[in-house]
Amino acid sequence: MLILVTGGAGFIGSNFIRLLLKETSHRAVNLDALTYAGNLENLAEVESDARYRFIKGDIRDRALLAEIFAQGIEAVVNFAAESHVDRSIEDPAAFLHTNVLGAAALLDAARARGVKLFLQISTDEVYGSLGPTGRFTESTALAPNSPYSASKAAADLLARSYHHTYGLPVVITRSSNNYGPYQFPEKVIPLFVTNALEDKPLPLYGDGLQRRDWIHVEDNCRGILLALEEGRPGQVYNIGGNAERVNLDMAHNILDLLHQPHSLITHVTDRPGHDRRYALDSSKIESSLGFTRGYSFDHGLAQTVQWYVAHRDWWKRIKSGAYQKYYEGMYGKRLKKGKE
Ligand code: NAD
Ligand code: TDX
Repeated sequence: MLILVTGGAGFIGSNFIRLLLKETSHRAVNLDALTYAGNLENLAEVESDARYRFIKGDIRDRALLAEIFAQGIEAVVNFAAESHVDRSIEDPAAFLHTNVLGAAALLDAARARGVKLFLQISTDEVYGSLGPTGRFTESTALAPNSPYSASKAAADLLARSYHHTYGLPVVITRSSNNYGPYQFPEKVIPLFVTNALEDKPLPLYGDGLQRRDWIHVEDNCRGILLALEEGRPGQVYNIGGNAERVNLDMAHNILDLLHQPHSLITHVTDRPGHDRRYALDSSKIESSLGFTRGYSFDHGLAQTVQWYVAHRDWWKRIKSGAYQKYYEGMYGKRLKKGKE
């Protein structure tokens, strides 16, 4: 198939394109606006592949979408999004523009053209926050708590409605927290790893006892590929890691792997509206599509830490320039308060 992958220059999208080209015969057109999070270096090893093409552009640009779909697009995988919760708390509007209006433009273009499948990449955050027990299933009611997760829930429900109303063959995946190579160092694991490598404090929000369910990006990408090739239109599939970790323990794991002292952990002001716990029940994709994982959290984290050790140039380039201003804005006050 000729697949339109949007947001393919970001973390999960670039891992997905590499997997797609390596392990299938599909062709990929990558449409990405190259925001601060998009980085063509992530795709250096496939840029000369004849089955791959990059187009710089915005998923909200309906004229551009019509041109691209007319080239014979058969399926869409929509990764393009503003993806960082803290940024959504500072500036919700950007999230509504890309995550909701962008998804709407893509759905309209896919409908006008007629595609075999529209795969919307959603997230476990649409379910809200869990108490100490239980897991989210695909039928758990949506209760998003941040502007980011509300915008993702809006896109998820809009995609659902295009299936119900127009018969567009839509599949939705909701994955848990991803980690692995090429993740932008605003997200907690690469932020903590790269700060530890620079002997800088690890800013842990609040009491640090929140829990996340971690999935290695390669495992999520394999789940997405399964959903693309074998998922049933109209269905939602959770893709979790079965690896719940308390943030504080995860910070200890990273410091231990790098032989750095736990004293680098600095408790800072909590994220407003911070979700306490996420955990996904993935039994549907496991039993209906045969999904399995290749990584345990311990193995995946060790591999990821090694990747950041071996790719200093990649993250050093990102952490210079505009990132410094972001970091000062997001953490300057938090770190000062943490010390009081
Ligand atoms: P990312 O921020 O690393 O990448 C997003 C990409 O989208 C970037 O390349 C960016 O340039 C591009 N983009 C942004 N706005 C665009 C626009 N208007 N038009 C075209 N391209 C645009 O994000 P990620 O972590 O790779 O996440 C990818 C998707 O997976 C997102 O939809 C996110 O909500 C979802 N998701 C992420 C996680 C996670 O843990 N990272 C978990 C569950 C779901
Ligand atoms: O500096 C930090 N300190 C800290 O304690 C940061 C950046 C985060 N945290 C905590 C907040 C969360 O409990 O770590 C946990 C993970 O934070 P993020 O990496 O920001 O991820 P999260 O908010 O859980 O959202 C992620 O998973 C779901 C992705 O960013 C989303 O795109 C995805 O949908």
